[in-house]
Amino acid sequence: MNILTKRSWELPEREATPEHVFLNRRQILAGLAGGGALLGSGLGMRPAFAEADPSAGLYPVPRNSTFTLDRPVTDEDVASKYNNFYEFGSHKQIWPAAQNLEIRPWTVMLDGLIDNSQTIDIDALLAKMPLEERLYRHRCVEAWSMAVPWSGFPLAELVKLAGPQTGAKYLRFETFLNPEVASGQKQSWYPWPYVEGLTLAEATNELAFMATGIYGKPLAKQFGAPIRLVTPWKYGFKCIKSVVRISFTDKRPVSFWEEIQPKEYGFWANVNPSVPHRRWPQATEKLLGTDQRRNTLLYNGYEEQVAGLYKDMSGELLFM
Ligand SMILES: Nc1nc2c(c(=O)[nH]1)N[C@H]1C(S)=C(S)[C@@H](COP(=O)(O)O)O[C@H]1N2
Ligand SMILES: [Mo]
Repeated sequence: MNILTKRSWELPEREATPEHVFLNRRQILAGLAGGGALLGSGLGMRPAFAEADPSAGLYPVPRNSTFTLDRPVTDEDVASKYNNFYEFGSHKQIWPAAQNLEIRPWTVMLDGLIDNSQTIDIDALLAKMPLEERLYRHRCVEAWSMAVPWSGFPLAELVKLAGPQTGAKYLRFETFLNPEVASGQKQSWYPWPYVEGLTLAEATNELAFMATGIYGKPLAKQFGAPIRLVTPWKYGFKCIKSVVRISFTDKRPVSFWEEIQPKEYGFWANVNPSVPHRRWPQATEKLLGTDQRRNTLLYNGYEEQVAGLYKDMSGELLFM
């Protein structure tokens, strides 16, 4: 079963290339001309003094045993120190810089084609929602993966609260915008704020989840506190962090990465081992914190739950 060879898990340089290197010349020049400088991304770091999170008493929450793993849970310390969160730097060790993010007060605006437009305080939202824990796989397009216990609530519950109108077909998610706190947002060649999107059908699929905690505690800031999206059948970049706004619309949102490089990052971004990305073969993945690689699974192993969403969509680029 395990046919690993030493060579197979050594990351070729090609696979180790982070998400951002394809920024085109025009974007970089535009950014520099706009006054942005190639600032060291270590700026703004300060020691991680964790202030008390007012939601700490809510955790741990009961585990929903419907969702099981085929691999061990990734070590918390490993997952907490290897993150993609470009707002705090275009490298993996952003966890110290991310401690700058102030997560209270925090509100989430629900607007667009809904009956119940509102701006809701995060703690009021947490009090309303049925919190549960789910073990999910996470697959980054850079060909690494992890398996973690998220706490949070089904996105479908938030959709219910919003009350979508007939015309609403998509959800458009937005991350906070504050370059003073998140020095990555001073890099003006990126189209801040980070944006992602789902169809309403995807958002109401049982797997779509809003995470507010991880490892039995409130989300640490580097994971996208206080609330982030989790869509485990899609590549990790869909899982937008530190969400401040969710707009219901009739137009397909253009996501952050799609805007930067539409040839490499599409709207659907469903995991498929047999559709290579331009820069990363997708057949296998490195398990974070181990020396192992595993075969990547169609829809990251969630085919049973989500394949139905995509039947009759033959014209769409479902896997990029
Ligand atoms: N706002 C925001 N959300 C983001 C990102 C980001 O840079 N900014 N990176 C994405 C990518 S590429 C991945 S793989 C996951 C990483 O989540 P993790 O750091 O919790 O493992 O977050 C996603 N959400
Ligand atoms: Mo990613």
